[in-house]
Amino acid sequence: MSTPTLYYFDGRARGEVSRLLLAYSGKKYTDLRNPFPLQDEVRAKTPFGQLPYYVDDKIDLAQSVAIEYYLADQLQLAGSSTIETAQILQYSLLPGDLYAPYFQAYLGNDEAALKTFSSETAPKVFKKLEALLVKAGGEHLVNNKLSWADISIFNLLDFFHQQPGNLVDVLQPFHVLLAFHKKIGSIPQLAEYIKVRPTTIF
Ligand SMILES: N[C@@H](CCC(=O)N[C@@H](CS)C(=O)NCC(=O)O)C(=O)O
Repeated sequence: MSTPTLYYFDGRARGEVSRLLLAYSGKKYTDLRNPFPLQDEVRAKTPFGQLPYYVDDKIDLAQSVAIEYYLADQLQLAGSSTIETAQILQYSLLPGDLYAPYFQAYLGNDEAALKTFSSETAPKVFKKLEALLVKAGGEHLVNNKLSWADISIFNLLDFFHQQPGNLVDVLQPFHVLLAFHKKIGSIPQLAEYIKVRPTTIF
């Protein structure tokens, strides 16, 4: 059996939830951090010419959320019914709604847009998210058990902790989300991975 490989760039972005799931699994895998721009020979291997790209003995797969689903399902973290899986997906897809406006503003060096993001866009989402987490019991987002949803939202909250420009301040009013971030981040396999992961811009 060959070692699974996750191809991505040397950043967290669209690869990090998969890395966290792989860390949680405790299985050995190759965390292949490609240089940017993507080399033609790697691009040619992937289904759509982009990363992340995941390969093991059974599958080769593109699209970050599909890879996350595949990994989470093997860990029984992707739900045990259609309803649970759909509820988990609701949270796994949410971070993209914040990353898109953030990166547009950040990469475009648009101070006004960054301000709107921090003072309006993100707090609006976090208010709703915190209310949903409280309604679910405060510990886990779906059905009182650890799931891919928790790991995905942990990574979103962690992103706010890692980004420059005091982005973490946006989270200060959300005590339940902050406690959730701390608790999920202290799951031993995740804490161990986070301690040694390379520091990257995003
Ligand atoms: N919807 C895809 C988007 C993949 C994507 O945009 N990948 C970017 C990096 S985040 C990429 O490979 N960029 C390099 C390129 O297109 O040459 C996913 O979620 O995996």
